Amino acid sequence: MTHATFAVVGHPNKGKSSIVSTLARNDAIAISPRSGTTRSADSITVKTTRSAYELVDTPGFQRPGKVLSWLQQHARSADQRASAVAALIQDKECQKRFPDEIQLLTPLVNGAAILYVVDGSRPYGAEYEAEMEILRWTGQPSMALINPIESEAHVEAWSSALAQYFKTVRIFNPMQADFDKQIELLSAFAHLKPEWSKTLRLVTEDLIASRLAQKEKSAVILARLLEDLCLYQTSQKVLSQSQAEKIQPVLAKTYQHWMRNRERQSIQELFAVYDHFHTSLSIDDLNLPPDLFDCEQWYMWGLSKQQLATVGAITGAAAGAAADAMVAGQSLMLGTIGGGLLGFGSAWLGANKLVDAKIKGLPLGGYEACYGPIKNKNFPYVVIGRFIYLHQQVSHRNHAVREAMQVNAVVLSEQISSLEKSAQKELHAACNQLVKQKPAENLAALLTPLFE
Ligand SMILES: Nc1nc2c(ncn2[C@@H]2O[C@H](COP(=O)(O)OP(=O)(O)OP(=O)(O)O)[C@@H](O)[C@H]2O)c(=O)[nH]1
Ligand SMILES: [Mg+2]
Repeated sequence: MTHATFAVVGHPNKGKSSIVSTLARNDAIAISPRSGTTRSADSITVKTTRSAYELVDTPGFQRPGKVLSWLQQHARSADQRASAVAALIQDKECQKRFPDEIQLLTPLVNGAAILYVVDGSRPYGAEYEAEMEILRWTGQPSMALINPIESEAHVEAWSSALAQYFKTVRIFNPMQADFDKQIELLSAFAHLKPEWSKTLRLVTEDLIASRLAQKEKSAVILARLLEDLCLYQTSQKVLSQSQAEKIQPVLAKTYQHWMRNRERQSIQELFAVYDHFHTSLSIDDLNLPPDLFDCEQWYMWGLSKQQLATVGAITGAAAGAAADAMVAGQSLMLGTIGGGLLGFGSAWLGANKLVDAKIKGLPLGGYEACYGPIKNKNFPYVVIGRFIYLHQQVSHRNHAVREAMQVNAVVLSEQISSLEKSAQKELHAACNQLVKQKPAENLAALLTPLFE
């Protein structure tokens, strides 16, 4: 085997596929509570910028005792054991009797290293010894991984048993292991076979670099989203003023629809950056409770009233006015978008409003009804707050996790106050520019530190 290859083997239903899924960052691999989900040895290539390695997902042992007896009858001494395993996978009768063992042993006979997976929440039992013995007979480099599926109750007993068969024994939880733990495990793989250590070192270096790149890409996605949402407006030309007034609520709907879709699109892009492509992460399952236009949630997603006032002072606007605008904006928004739509021409339009809405007379006759852009000072922060929180969830979500993602509120203000004072000021200035529909320079770069 030219590639560094690792076959993930063990008892059925112990998280083998989960480990492959998390390490390969692949959410398409079949994982289920049903024993015997993986039916054949499936090789997955993990490609990085400069390197690659293979993980082979395999079915679990079904008849290890019988297989070991067969092997014992076909090898008289230790030097014949690896050949006995090779003979087993060639044997027509064995292929019929032990299809799962044939699948899982084939990559090992072809040179793959062994990752033996056990469940640390279940007691150790002598019945595993046949499996470990068979694996030892292959003569391949090996490591045992204890997956504490429900608890760590039996980790100690397992460690002491496994240490007799495997030089390296590690605890690895595919659902919870964070990026650093995954990198640590990969680094340990590098010690299994000296010929593979360079390949694997490159893999880990590349993964660390791409982790940084993912944050930068996310900041770019957010910067584009912010610009688009802050600048968006929609309009329609009509003949009379009364037509313009009638069409205003329709424009308001178009406006919200576009804004929500634009946010969803950016979330989809974010998922793709982190290699989450499959159903469990579809946006409809996302359960993103506070709607973008649910203003009651805005102080939670964006800044608090007090902070907005402070920001007003920082960016030069009158402090009191900023806070007032927010309060007015919030109640008005609820009256219009949250509840039934008020007709155009209502008194609130002249006051501090959330979204700009006007009717213009056109020079050559006729009228134009316009809806947007957003006027609320908290709006950019709300967009940032939501996106940063989603990012936190998506970037830490292991690919073996299949439950729908739950998203709750985040405290953006804390994140912002952890930035350097000058970075905070620049970010506030940029948000202030955006709500004035003016370009904010270096927006992605200003946002990047929020993704740490
Ligand atoms: N809570 C929790 N569940 C886990 C963990 N690892 C695996 N599981 C669950 O255990 C079940 C089996 O996981 P799989 O990865 O499909 O196991 P497998 O060893 O590939 O199973 P087979 O292909 O059937 O041999 C799934 O329902 C997983 O969600 C873990 O670390 N924590
Ligand atoms: Mg499986």
